Amino acid sequence: MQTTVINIKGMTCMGCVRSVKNVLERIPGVSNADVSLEDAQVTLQYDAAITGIDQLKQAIKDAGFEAI
Ligand SMILES: [Cu+2]
Repeated sequence: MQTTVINIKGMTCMGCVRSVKNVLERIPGVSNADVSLEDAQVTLQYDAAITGIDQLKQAIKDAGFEAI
C-alpha cells in the first residue's frame, strides 16, 4: 500500500471535498482518500500495482479541479 499527498486547487466548500473524495475512492485500487479543504490537499492510500499517481491526478482534473 502506497500513501501519497496531492495538492488540489479549486476546492471552495465541503461539496467540492465530497466530490473529490467520491471520485477518488471509486477508482479501483484506492482504499482511502482523506481530503482537506483547509490544506487544499488529499492524502491517498492506494495499491500501486492497480493504479498510479497519473490516473489519480487525471480523476481530480476530470472532476473539475486542478491537481498539482
Ligand atoms: Cu464546492
